[in-house]
Amino acid sequence: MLDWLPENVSTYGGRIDFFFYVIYYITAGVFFLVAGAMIYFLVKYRHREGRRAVYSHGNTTLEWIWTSATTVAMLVLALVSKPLWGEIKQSRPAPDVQVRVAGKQFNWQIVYPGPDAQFDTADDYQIDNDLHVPVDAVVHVHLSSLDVIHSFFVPQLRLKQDAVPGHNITAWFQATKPGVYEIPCAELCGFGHSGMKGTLYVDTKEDYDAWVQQTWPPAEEEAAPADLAPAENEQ
Ligand SMILES: [Cu+2]
Repeated sequence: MLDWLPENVSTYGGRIDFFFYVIYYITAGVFFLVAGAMIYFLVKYRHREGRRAVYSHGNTTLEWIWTSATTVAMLVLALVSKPLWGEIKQSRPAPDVQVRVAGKQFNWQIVYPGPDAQFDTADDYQIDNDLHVPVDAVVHVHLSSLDVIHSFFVPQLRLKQDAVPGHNITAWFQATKPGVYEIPCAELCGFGHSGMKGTLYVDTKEDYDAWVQQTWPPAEEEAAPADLAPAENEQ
């Protein structure tokens, strides 16, 4: 019944899907219960000659049951999912790769720290919409926005995080399978929103190293500080 979920290629995606299944089946069960009761009552209490409406104050026992069952279900879901939420949103494993991603109408501006692994140095490499990462690496994505609120979304990673002007928010993921995945913007951000889309390339270690060799500026003896750096080429 859940074949329409995109493939999961994230280390924590399986546990997110587990909670998705649990909530999905609870709501599906409640839906059929409520819809079934409605249809049953429609038939049972349909118009009959001579039958008059009866006033009912309700059923206190039933109200207690569905109120407390809902409360317990909410509390259990909140408590049981808390560790996973904390692992994804509050703490994060040490990074193997770091990248800055800024939303701007209507592209993802991506900055790699370059060979010196430091941001704001002359060897930073900037490009729109092309995000390359090695498979199995812990990637920290430092998210920001240059204009309005955007949302960085990679369905196959089960990762969605708003990019908010004035905030630097670090999201992380660890992709388990090489491939090419879309990065749609998931927050309505203006007239070009529907076309705002980047591409995530999860490369094998060899492919990633080859891409770095080809694309990044060569390593320098000593990286120049940012204020002495030549103007970056906008790509
Ligand atoms: Cu956007």
